[in-house]
Amino acid sequence: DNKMPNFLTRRAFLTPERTVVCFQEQSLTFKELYDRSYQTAGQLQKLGVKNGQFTAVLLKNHLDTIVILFALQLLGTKTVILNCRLTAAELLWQLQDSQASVLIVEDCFADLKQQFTEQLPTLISVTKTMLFAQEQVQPKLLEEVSLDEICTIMYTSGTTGKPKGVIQTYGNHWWSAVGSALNLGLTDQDCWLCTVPLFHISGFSILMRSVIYGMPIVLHEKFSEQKTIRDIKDKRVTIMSVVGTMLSRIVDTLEDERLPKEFRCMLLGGGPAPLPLLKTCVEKQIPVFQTYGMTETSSQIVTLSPEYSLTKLGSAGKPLFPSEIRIERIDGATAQPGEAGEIVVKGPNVTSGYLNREDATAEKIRQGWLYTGDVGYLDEEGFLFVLDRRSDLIISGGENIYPAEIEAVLLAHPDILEAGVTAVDDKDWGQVPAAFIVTRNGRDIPVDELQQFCRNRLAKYKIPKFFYLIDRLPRNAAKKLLRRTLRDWVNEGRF
Ligand code: S0N
Ligand code: AMP
Ligand code: MG
Ligand code: MG
Ligand code: MG
Repeated sequence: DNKMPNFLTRRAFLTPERTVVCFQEQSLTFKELYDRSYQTAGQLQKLGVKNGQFTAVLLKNHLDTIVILFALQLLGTKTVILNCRLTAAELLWQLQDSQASVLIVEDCFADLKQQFTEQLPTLISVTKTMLFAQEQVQPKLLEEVSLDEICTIMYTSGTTGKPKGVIQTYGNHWWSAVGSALNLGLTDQDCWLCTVPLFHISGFSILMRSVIYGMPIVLHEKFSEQKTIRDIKDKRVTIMSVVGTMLSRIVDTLEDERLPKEFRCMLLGGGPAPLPLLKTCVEKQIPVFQTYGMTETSSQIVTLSPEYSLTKLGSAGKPLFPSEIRIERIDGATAQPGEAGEIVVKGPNVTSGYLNREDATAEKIRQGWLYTGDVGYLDEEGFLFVLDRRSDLIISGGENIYPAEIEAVLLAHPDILEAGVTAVDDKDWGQVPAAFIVTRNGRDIPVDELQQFCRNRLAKYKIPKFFYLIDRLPRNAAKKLLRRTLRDWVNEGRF
């Protein structure tokens, strides 16, 4: 029946005394994490959280967050993990789409209630969750997990339409962790630094690896390059997950300093890896493992092993042991080595689909293969090189931005007739969004007005950094917006 013991329960039984997490001045063993999660599960059950239901969480990187995430696994609820950078309106949409019956919120987001005009699920604050009652509640635990059961839901946007909830099962997380260990190796000295958000799979997957491997992690509330360098030394960190923006800040801060020899892996994912950055890391002996992965693959699916970091610089590597990759041409045939096409992937870490979205699922997953929308090629030896991404996806500091979503917001402005959004290269964020706008009667809308208009409707990182007013947008014969042309205009320095 494809079942396994509850991951945390099993880990706390196997190695109760080992440290699971260090956060600020506190640390917990697996036994302590289990005990706290057990108590919290009791409290949450009392507050109305039930097995089988969807429970949403809006939580920062804190110790309590880890406890709550595992308490929810002990109860067997499906956890909808929300991105803390989103606006109230964006969050509300995901809450309604997932039909979450409860929302557990960080106290600093408690004013969310005032912002919501529509119906919200039951709100539970973290303080209330961690307030252990005098009479302890015995929670009804999920002793065994089915690997096909939903563990988490994380939202990603698409080319068109609203964000979709990616289903991540226990089996997806299990096989992702196993595939990662078989690729990166695992020693009893390993300690993984988590400064990426737990609300992204980049961060959440570190938690799952910790419990599956029995490996300690160091958790930071938010990324700081100084604190990162300090903890790599002081807390004997051996592995860390980063996006390009973080890595370049670390490299700049290090100057001529070297990281300790024990630090063995800088796992770089979440977007393209700039070649100059990779070269600098080679010079500074920073052991970068480039990786390709996404929410739909529960983190890495392709990773470059260290022995190839020089000869295959710029490649994202080979698929992890349990996974497969194929490049498909426009005509549906499998591409030849060196020939570019769509990257399609398959494996036990790959999602079974999108929550309540049969159409989107059928469109993206065909005959067991996930069509990523990314373009790349495999070389003669099977190493993946990710080429340009679709022109409809912008990645800023590891956060995804979909032009269609921003265009829709801009179009809602009474004086905006047409809008087109594209990526502009940026030295800090990799890319940032820029908007091209056609206004009614050529009205000159001030930039602050445009920014203010976006602020209430879009997460901060999605607000265009540049607004260009133009007479007409480039469109093909079928009137389809040519975002690629907008990008060319910017790259040619026309704006
Ligand atoms: C890059 C980060 C750390 C920047 O955040 P920082 O410096 O903490 O910002 P704040 O102090 O919060 O805010 C300062 C101002 O900057 C704006 N801002 C913040 N972030 C961004 C951004 N991304 N783009 C543009 N602007 C941003 C704020 O709004 C604020 O503005 P003002 O001053 O105007 O108020 C942070 O963004 C970050 O943590 N990024 C990483 C997110 C991430 O983890 N992405 C990966 C998602 N993908 C996946 O999870 C799949 C791939 C994967 O699993 C993976 C990825 C990486 C490594 C390993 C793996 C793996 O496979 O295991
Ligand atoms: P998300 O699911 O939000 O993490 O976004 C995943 C997307 O990031 C992928 O579909 C790619 O477009 C992009 N991406 C991830 N890894 C790489 C990489 N190594 N090179 C280029 N793009 C990448
Ligand atoms: Mg900062
Ligand atoms: Mg994303
Ligand atoms: Mg309008």
